[in-house]
Amino acid sequence: MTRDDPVRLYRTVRLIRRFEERAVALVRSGAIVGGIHPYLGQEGIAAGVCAALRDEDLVTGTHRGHGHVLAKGADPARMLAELLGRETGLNRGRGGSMHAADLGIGVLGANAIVGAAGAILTGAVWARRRRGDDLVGATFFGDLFVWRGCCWRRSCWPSCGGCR
Ligand SMILES: Cc1ncc(C[n+]2csc(CCOP(=O)(O)OP(=O)(O)O)c2C)c(N)n1
Repeated sequence: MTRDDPVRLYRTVRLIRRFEERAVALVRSGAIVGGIHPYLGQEGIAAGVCAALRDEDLVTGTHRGHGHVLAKGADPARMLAELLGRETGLNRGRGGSMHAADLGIGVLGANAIVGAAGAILTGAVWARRRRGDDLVGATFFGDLFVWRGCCWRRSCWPSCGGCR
């Protein structure tokens, strides 16, 4: 860790906090249609994990995915445009809060299905490593994930040699 790293981490945490506060306000005002699942209070997790990743490394997120996408380096303005359903959004406004992705920086997407993100990440990393790419992946999950079978299956797969 260098002297600049804590400042960079703090900036990421603050960016996510400000983004989420704005997003919640936009939902309350009706500008964002439907709902969102905010990442408030968990900002440090995404900031810390993504700080250890390289651009080519892969990330999958949960239904609280905004923080994961931003921490990996997505443009906040394009992310906000995505939540607003605009053509200028990360996914042309088609993905919205729950399916925001930025493939160019390894963000395979937020995911509405509890537990799906871990399984998707395992498959994606496995496929890329089989092609010879030197990368790692990180997924995020909430407490409920550990109650789903795919949590343990995707954990066993790499340890059985699947991702080597
Ligand atoms: C397979 C599946 N079951 C149920 C749901 C409905 N659901 C959406 S969020 C959620 C709670 C998730 O809890 P947790 O993973 O602990 O995250 P938290 O929302 O508490 O941060 C549930 C049950 C779902 N999306 N997918």
